[in-house]
Amino acid sequence: MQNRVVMLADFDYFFAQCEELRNPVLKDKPVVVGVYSGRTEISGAVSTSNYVARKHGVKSGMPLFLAIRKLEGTEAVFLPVDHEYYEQISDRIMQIFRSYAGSMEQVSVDEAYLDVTEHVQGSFERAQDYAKEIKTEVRKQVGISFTIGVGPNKLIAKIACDSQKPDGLTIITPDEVGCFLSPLPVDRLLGVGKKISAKMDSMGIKTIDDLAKVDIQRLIAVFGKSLGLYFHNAARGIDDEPVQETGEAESIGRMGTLKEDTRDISVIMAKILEQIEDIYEEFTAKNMSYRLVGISAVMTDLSGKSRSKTLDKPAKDKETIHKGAQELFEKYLAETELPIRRVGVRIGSFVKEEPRQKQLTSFFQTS
Ligand code: DCP
Ligand code: CA
Ligand code: CA
Repeated sequence: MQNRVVMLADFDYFFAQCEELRNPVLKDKPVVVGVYSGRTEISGAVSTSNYVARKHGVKSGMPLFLAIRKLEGTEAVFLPVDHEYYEQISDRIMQIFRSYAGSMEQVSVDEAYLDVTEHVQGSFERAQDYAKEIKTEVRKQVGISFTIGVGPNKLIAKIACDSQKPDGLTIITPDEVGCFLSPLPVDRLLGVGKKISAKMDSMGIKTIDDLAKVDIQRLIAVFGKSLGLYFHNAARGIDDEPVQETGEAESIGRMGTLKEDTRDISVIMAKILEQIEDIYEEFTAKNMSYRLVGISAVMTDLSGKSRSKTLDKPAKDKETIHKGAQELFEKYLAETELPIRRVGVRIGSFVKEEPRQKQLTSFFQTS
């Protein structure tokens, strides 16, 4: 069987790079994108930062006040997260990826696996040029840089990608897998977090090579059957998981600014009802059902939040959108003290309606 050629693309310092894209003068300055909790002007955490800020020791997850302290005396720029904008950029790049891959699996807003086996006829040498071509095309069309890892499966592509950032391109051929993995610490494997790596450490397992040498029965005894087997295979670079086509992340939504900032649910829902009218019209043309209702809110300080709920069963009516959005807003308002400036509502996870007969048989099967 021909080996697979799998890529993982991960956008560089993504939220901060998006901010540089719409305001290029930021490029030479430290840029910190933060989630502001709203209690005080500086309470909150760093979402991400550009590499200029990272040089000063700024890291994702760090409290904002600490980032401010580290960047004292610089021309640092602090910005609130704008998920809507980052998702738009992400969607455009994912769209380009689709045209380059046999199958594409989007794993997050800034990461996707591409199975390019067919496009490069199984050749890792060709994969190198192909990856460069994708990078150039995205840079030209969208203006965003990213890092690519290439390997015979998702596991290796991911670790290859992590090994050289930003704007990296790391290719690990099937022959190189063993030497590549052996010296790496075990926590580079997906699924080895703090707790498991501490456990492994206590068993004398530090590197992936150490892990590969542990008897499979011992791994199963300690970690259970499925995790034990996974570690046994992963340490050898074996991973058969296919790149699972995720399809277009389709949803229908509207967003709008309120006449004035408010926390009044009836004012918010009046705006949402207008948006639902719009959405519903677009939705009925599809002749499908939706399984997800979501809301977005942008607060007075311009920080943004999205919430969604998956319905117990698919729905087609307007009322369910209304009820779901109201419930989500009520819950959300209870969590924050800030007034809301912009609101939005969306539906998604569309499914084709099941024919009546199918519904009946599934009813009999489950009862
Ligand atoms: N993110 C966040 N909080 C974190 C980590 C990440 O909000 N603790 C967000 C901001 C990032 C995005 O997710 O831009 C993608 O996360 P990555 O871990 O891929 O980090 P970056 O893309 O920012 O940087 P890198 O260049 O290291 O991939
Ligand atoms: Ca990422
Ligand atoms: Ca990234």
